[in-house]
Amino acid sequence: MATLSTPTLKQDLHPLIQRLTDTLLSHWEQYLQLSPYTLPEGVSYIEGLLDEEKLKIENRCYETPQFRKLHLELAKVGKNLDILHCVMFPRLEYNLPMFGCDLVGGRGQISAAIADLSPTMGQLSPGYLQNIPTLEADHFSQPRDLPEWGDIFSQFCLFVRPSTELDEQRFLARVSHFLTVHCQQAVAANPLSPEDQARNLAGQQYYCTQQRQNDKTRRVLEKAFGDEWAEFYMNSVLFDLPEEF
Ligand code: BLA
Repeated sequence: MATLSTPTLKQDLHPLIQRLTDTLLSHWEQYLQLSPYTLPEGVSYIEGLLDEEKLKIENRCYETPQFRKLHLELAKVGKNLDILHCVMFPRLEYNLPMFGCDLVGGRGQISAAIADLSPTMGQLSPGYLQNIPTLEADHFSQPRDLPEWGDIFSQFCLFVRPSTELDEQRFLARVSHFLTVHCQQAVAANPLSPEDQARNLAGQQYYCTQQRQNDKTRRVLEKAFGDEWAEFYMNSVLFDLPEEF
C-alpha cells in the first residue's frame, strides 16, 4: 500500500495527538500488510452537536493477516476536547494482546494519556515480557489511577497526565516501543489450537465488556448523538466483539 494519507482532523488536534497519530500509522505501515476494513455505514466521518459545540469524529480502519481490525479514531469537540482512540484487535488464531490507547485533552493540556498491551489469555507471552522493560515508578511526573473496570490492563499499562515536554517524549517513546514489539510479535506468531482460540475469544469479549463501562466516553457520545446511537457506537465501532468461529 502506498504511504498512508494524513487524517483530515489531525492538524486541528493537540500536538501530542498529532505525533501519536504519525507514530501509529508509521508502525502499521512499516510492519504490517494493510488492507481496507469496512466500518458500519456512515461512521467514517461524523459530525454532531455537544453543548452547542460541534463534535467531529474521523475513523480509520485496516485489517491485516494478524489483526482483525486496526482502528484509529480522531475526534474534536468544539475548542475544548481533543481525542485520539486506538485499538488493535488481533485475530483469535493468535495469542496476541490488545493494544489500546486513548489520549484525551483540551485547552493545550492532555488530561489522560493511556496505553497498554492487554493480555486476553491470562498473561502476556514471554516475547512481550522479555522485550518490554519495567519503568521506574517516578518515570512520569503525574501518574493516574485506573478506574474500577481497568482490571483488563497489564503490568505495563501507562496512565498519566503528561505535564512536561519530557513526559510527552517519554510517553511517545514508550508507545512507540510497545508498537514495535507488538508488530514484531504479531508477524512471528503461530496459530493457536481451537481450544485456545475459544479462550482467546472469551478474553477479548471480557476486554470489550469492560471498556464499554467507560462512562466518560459514553457521556461524550450520548450528549452529542443520543443514548441509542452512543450504545450502537460503543458496541459496534469502538468495542465490537469478534464473530464466533
Ligand atoms: C478517559 N475518555 C476518557 C475521558 C474522556 C474520554 C472524556 C476522561 C478524561 C480524563 O479523565 O481526563 C472520551 N475517549 C473518549 C471518547 C472516545 C474515546 C469520546 O476514545 C471516543 C470517541 N479508552 C479507550 C481505550 C482505552 C481507554 C482504547 O477508548 C485504553 C486502552 C481508556 N479513557 C480510558 C481510561 C480513562 C479514559 C482508563 C479514564 C477513565 C476514568 O478515570 O474513569
